[in-house]
Amino acid sequence: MPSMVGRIGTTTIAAIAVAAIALTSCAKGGGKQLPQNTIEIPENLPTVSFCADSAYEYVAAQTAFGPRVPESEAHSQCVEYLTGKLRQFGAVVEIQEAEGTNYEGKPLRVRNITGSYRPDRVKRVLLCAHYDSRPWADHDPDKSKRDRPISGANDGASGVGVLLEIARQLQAKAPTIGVDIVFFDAEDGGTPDHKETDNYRQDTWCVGSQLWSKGPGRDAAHRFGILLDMVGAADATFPIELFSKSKAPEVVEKVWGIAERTGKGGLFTRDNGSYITDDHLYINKLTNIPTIDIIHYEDGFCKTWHTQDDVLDNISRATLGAVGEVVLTVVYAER
Ligand code: AHN
Ligand code: ZN
Repeated sequence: MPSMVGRIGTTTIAAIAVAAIALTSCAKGGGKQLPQNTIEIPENLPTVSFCADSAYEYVAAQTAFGPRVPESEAHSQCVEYLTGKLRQFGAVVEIQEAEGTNYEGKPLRVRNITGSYRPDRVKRVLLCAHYDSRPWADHDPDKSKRDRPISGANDGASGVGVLLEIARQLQAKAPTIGVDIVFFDAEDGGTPDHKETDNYRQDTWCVGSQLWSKGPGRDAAHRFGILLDMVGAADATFPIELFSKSKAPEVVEKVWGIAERTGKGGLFTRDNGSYITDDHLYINKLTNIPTIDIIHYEDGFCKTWHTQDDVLDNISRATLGAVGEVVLTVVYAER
């Protein structure tokens, strides 16, 4: 194909070695060296026009429904809103309806929402965030506030807001590859910490993404996945989440490399974060899609995490904008 030759001819490829893999394998492997894993970031990165104000408006619209707790009226209204926005932005929309269980083992109606761009493309990437809100504020310092659900402006709505603005951008300028934006349900109903329960079960978190990962045809479709979680606080930092580092090191290298190249290295630090049970863990466990988590972490989650202070007032347009710019650049850089 002449156009392909032309493109390669005008683009210099900078190969970045994921040296850490080779080093750790050397240390234990009796001198046996694995082939170096390389990723490619184009020398000339595309410039993008992600609009932070729009992303903020999409966060505000979600929080205006009230807490989006599964099986609540606000949650259903939010499903209508998200499917409507994705259609408005030209995506092919699909809802996966499934039955999960809550932390008490009771049945739970789950709806995962997908908006697809260029559904014909074989080469695809997955972008995702959860849209449900935690039914309790179990980490609120004020015990009297713990039984009420949270607004979840940061925990949930922020990642969705960024992805809705990415959807709007993808309609304005089509990516070379296919893109699937997935809004997961029922991420945040994991066993509450403020109640007496017999047993803590890790798999009570991320119910929507577990069901999505077990759905049909998940394996061949995507090169990689990026999960956004709590990407809206003013003082956010995104160290490297450790399941991402072990399961998807090339994707970490690509995203943190592009963040540095676009002047976001202060936000996307190269520090080690923590191992976090989040939707990407189940995607990595149950599918072949190497998926990373961009999640605010600083010796623990952010200060408003699972408290009544996780509200729109604590959302920063600047942080939404920085994350959106990095992820959108990653998407347009894929060919
Ligand atoms: C756990 O607390 C086990 N995981 C945190 C994942 C999460 C909750 N992200 C947002 N809310
Ligand atoms: Zn949460």
